[in-house]
Amino acid sequence: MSLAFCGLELEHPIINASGTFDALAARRVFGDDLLAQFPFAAFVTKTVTVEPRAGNPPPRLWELGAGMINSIGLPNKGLRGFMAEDLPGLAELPVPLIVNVMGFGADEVAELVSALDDAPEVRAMELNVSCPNVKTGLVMGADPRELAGLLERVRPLTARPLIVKLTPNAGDVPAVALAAQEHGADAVSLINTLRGMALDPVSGEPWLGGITGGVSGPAVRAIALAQVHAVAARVQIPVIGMGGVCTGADALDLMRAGAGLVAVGTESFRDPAAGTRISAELSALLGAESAAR
Ligand code: RRO
Repeated sequence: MSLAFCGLELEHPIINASGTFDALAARRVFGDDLLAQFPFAAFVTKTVTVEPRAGNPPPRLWELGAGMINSIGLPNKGLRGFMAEDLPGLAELPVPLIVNVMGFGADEVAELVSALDDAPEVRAMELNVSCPNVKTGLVMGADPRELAGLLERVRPLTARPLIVKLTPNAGDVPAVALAAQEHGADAVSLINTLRGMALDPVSGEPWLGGITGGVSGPAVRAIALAQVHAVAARVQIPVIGMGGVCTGADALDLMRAGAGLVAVGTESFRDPAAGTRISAELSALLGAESAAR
């Protein structure tokens, strides 16, 4: 199942969704076994911002019948902390490293992209554009012109692949994907989580510290399939599909809808080796498919 993706040689098409697998914590728990049996063909980091962030007040999670709602709020060490403390360990992973970044405006994204471009360990960057531009108030990934402006600013800053992680909370997701392609993105990835909410059953008040959060897991799989299908029909650049993938059959569905790579997210919380299982299941399904031809 090996393949090339934006110039990266990958052993199979299954990667992780940003923020759903902490490779450094997993290394502490599983030791070098993690390196010998790494579940993903590339590793995508949790989102890095310029400044350190504490994240949202708890509670941060709500479990649903078919998934969960998270309101984590981007806790991270900030760009300098990430580069000094996390990057060396992440560089030891046996797969290409993709760093996910978010800025509160184009200037911050430019600072992140320029700094990471100086680190040879970073093989690609994923721009998390689910965040408002503090200058315009618009969510950068919800508006094609806003995204065009962002890419005009940051595309010249690196020759590494730039992946735009699209938000599903937008009026016309394929139009945003097209703007990404037209302004130099090498790939798009989707879907990020869908805005949702839960109430404390006793008090009736919002459960999550951040009031609303992002819905993920099997509950969003059909929405992911529809959005990947619509985006893949509109763009020629590669698409990374994700949303509620639990099995090889789910991954195959997203590939049939047009995804070149598939990311596993919420399922890794239930089973940290889910990536390995899903890629084996996908391999068996693709093998059966080609034998039938
Ligand atoms: O940190 C979060 O709360 C978060 C982020 Br940055 C994101 O992109 N998607 C999500 O569901 N949660």
